[in-house]
Amino acid sequence: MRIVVLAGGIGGARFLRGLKQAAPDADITVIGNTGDDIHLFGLKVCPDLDTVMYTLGGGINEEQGWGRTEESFHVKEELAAYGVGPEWFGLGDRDFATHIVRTQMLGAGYPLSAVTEALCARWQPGVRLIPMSDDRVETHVAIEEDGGRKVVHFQEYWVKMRASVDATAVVPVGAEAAKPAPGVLEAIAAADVILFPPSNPVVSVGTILAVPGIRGAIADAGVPVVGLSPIVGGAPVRGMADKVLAAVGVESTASAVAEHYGSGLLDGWLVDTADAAAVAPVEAAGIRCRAVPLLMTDLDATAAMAREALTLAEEVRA
Ligand code: FO1
Repeated sequence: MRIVVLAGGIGGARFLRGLKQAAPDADITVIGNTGDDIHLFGLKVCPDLDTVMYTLGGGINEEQGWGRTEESFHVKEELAAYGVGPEWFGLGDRDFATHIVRTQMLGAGYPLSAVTEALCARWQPGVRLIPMSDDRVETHVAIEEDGGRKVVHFQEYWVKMRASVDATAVVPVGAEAAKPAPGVLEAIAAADVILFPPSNPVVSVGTILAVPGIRGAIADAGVPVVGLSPIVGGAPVRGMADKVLAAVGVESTASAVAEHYGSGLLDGWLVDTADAAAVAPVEAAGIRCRAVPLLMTDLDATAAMAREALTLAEEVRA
């Protein structure tokens, strides 16, 4: 079975670990969000690609969900001693090596997709990880500050500001001119099932869908498209997704997120058992819906979620 998954960072990566356990023989292609990418200290950092790669490759800091295990921060401390920041973004020494290799390869002319493949040769994530695009796309967030409008990089909003102020707009800068990376449309066209993990619907899955051609290819693939709600009981399971959902006028409920994707894209939607009341409105919107446990408390619970998604895919296919 060929499965295509649109993934952001922590939520997507953890779901993929469960999917690999649930479907060990599946051929999994992950289309990774690169809207979170940021240039720091002259280096290109791809947080979501790295989170997937490290999580599936066994190098992730399990408590944080991002960055490397057994990490140290000597380079960051030395930079700070020179007064060079930003101090709010935690790049560790081991992680730095990844960004140095990536930046060096990009500088030599390799596209990000080829660089990602080269990095994955070390980590052996057991999936094919492709960035959504080789072109630069950068998510910016508009906020109101001191009575005026200010636009900040997504990482500044998320990590430095902890989404503490309301976002008025979320813009994937460059997306409209970006092309899907080589292999993206081919993987979608060859898929037997397409999954949206419980990743952020705006800044993760939404950014991938903003690359011209990807949304249409998924809608036209003619195979089941099934998503898992990142909202449980009216709140994001992790992160501050409610802030960016509000910016695009979507309520933080499991049913509102399903309707935001819409029946033109989604065939099936899983909500948590706490949101069983969402099943009827989602089905009324033309999307098959089931309520199952959706908390990725451990690998077995996550694998069970992935199995439910694949079962729902078979149901909608029938
Ligand atoms: N998240 C944080 O909350 N604080 C950090 O200092 C931080 C550093 C960081 C470095 C590398 C990396 O790959 C990810 C990092 N993240 C950090 C996670 C990241 O900012 C976001 O959670 C994702 O971009 C959202 O998917």
